[in-house]
Amino acid sequence: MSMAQSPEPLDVDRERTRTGMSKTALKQGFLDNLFYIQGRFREVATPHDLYMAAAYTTRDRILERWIKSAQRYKTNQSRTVCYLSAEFLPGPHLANNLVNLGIVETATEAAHELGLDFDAIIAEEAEPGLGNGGLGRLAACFMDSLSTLQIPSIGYGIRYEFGIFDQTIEDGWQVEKSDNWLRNGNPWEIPRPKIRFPVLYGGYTEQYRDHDGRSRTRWVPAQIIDGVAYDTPILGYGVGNVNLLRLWKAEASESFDFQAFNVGDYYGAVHAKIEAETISKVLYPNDEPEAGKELRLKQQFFFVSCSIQDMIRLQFNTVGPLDSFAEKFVIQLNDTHPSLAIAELMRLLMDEHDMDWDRAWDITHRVFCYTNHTLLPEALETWSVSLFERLLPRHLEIVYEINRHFLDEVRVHFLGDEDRVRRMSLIAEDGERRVRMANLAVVGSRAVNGVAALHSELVKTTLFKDFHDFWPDRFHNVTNGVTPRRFMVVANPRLSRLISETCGSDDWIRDLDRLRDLEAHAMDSGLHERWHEVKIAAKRDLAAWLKHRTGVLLDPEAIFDVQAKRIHEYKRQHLNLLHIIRCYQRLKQSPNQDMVPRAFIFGGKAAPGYFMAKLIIKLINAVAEVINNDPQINGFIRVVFMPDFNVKNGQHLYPAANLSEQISLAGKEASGTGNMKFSMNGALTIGTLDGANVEIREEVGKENFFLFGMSAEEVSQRQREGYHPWEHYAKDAELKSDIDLINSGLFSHGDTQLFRPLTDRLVNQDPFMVLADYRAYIACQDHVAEAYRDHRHWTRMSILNVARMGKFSSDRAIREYAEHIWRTEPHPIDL
Ligand code: CR1
Repeated sequence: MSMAQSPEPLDVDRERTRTGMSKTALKQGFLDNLFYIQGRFREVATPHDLYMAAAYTTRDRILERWIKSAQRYKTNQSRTVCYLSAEFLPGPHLANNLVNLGIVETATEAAHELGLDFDAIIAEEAEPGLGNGGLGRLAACFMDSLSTLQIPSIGYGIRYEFGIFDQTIEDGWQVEKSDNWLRNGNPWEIPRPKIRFPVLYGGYTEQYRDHDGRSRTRWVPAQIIDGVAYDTPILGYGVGNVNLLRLWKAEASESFDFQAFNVGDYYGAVHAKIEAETISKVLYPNDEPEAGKELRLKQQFFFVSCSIQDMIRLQFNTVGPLDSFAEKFVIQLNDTHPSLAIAELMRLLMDEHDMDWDRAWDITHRVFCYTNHTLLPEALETWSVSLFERLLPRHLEIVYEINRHFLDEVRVHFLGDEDRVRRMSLIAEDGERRVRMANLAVVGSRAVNGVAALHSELVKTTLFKDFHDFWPDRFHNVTNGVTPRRFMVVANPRLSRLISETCGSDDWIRDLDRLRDLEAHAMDSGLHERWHEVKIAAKRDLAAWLKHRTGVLLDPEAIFDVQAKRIHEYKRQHLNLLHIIRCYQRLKQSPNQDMVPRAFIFGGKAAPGYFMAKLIIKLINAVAEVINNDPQINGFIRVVFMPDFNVKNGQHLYPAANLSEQISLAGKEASGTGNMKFSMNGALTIGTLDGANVEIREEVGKENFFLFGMSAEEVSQRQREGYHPWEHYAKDAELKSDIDLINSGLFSHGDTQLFRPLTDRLVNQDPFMVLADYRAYIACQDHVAEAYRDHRHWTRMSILNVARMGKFSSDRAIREYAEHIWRTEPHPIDL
């Protein structure tokens, strides 16, 4: 980075260009921010100082639109979507905001003229890792689309001080490092110390009579903690609308501190402060299985309580009386994590705002909608009644009361069916009594949706069958989508440019169906050549990046075969591994065979307590070490594990993939969204009929998709009949030899026991039917290799995959929510 140039005098009208979009204004803004915010001049500025100055310069330009949006929304009294989510994974903001402001080129030139390395500045930003995987990233894509579609909205969540851990690989094992993402400051957030709400825990409830002699309930808490708002502006693409991501930080309540201080217990007061702050300290790093920890329940209530109190405040500030609360707001629950909001709104309406049960319930059940994201039983949240009662005694009473009203209705509808009543109850009574959060979410919401067509069907016919029998109209499908701004324009500028040139416009960025215009050119050899060049360039970039980080060198001519997602048995990274071992054995047996070179690339984190997932990571790295160092293989196949897969690092992966692995056991992956990101960037999919794969295949055409494996229906049939994985092991000689090779100790320096827990589980239980789908998977992979030999044909399929991805824009998903579920309208803010 050359910092040698001295600052040129900029003869501009400061006032006029304070937030101007011209190159001159950007340069001036940057130098001002470097000086007045970072307190630096260019000669001594660190790369981080430069990043901060660039971020503030960008933020200044967003704030103007933000203020305008807030004013307009207020005067319009516009209906507002509140998206409640325990996780948001926005990814680095700078590049995305420049794209949405439409000033990438100007900013690049401005940086160049100041002698700065723009890519290095962008790369300085820390990942805001406030989520685990698909669920958190979906929330971020939805925020981008809500703003782009000009729908007033607020994303509510937790400002975790430590987000998802950073993953490093040591001796092949995952090692977790704490993610101190706020260490160097966060230029995107604006603290709102005055937007602060008390959150109550513990204690007891008591009855009393109010002035009118009515019997009321009062909650006397044992602990009060404050939630303080931190706002991040979310700018739409090419529009003036800026919505709000409002995250809550826990702080000790001042009144409590004071009490301790007055009686002289200074240390006690400080201790209380530390304890209060633990609530927003760290994200639970479990993707699907629930941790079931007390602190987790406290976190959920914490952000939900702050958010509902904030909405009530906004209601009073804009429209007024609470009667129209469900007209002013719609609250979308992102999974069950925020479903306590239902009980909390009831409590606030009744205990704090004097409403009777019926009025409060009428508002509550009209305001909430709930999205289910998983059918996996281990991910369905329940809380023991005793813990619930200890932490939230008033809410338990309310849950009981909701349940009483609800079960009375069920009994009337299904006379004498007490078994059904037992299944539908908000309280599980078998064994330790537990509160079923999913049942609470369904009962308290007017709309419930799944996240892909297949998933939504399974929601209706399996998970919530009883509820669907009772309320058929309550259930919907909204297939997930992802934002093309982040995953195409930001991640893959080369492809984006090529698409715009080919289509003659960049309208596809806001209207992804326009990608269809590519189809007319799918046979055009000129486009083929450029398409191929773009892909090869991305592969070279990724290869260099991976070489730097892992030491493994990939051949850009090889098929880049990528599986990047959380490590989970149901996602079947080990099925992928069995294919790799098969390729290895084939090459060892006939070294001269004409195999298409492949680079197998994995990325993904394992929950720190998930032993089997961590063992899978170890096995990937162990197989990689042997194959990559086998001189006989000579680089024909290579295996690499990309450490610390997250939004930021993922941006290197999507553009470079040729093949996208979407190989979960059918019926287990609710939707998947990585599948969409890869396909949008021209990768072909090898996948099962699971989640959104089904719809991706429908859209791109079955001839452009590598399908294998059992359908969800076949899976449940096999399970009903009794599944015996050892029969596959005994019957299929190649499968047996692949598993035996793992057990031989070849990948573990002679240790024959290391991977036994994994291989034994496959042969004896195999809950995700890896062995049942093995043969079909290998055969399908052979088709992939053959198809790749025909470059023209492959490139054509790649172009068609991109051309037909329109449906999977999160803009389409948000339009469906707005139209069918939320009934919200755009409120355009002029530029
Ligand atoms: C699902 O596993 C889906 C995302 C977003 C995940 C994945 O298939 O794409 O949600 N579910 O809808 C989840 O995290 C807690 O459940």
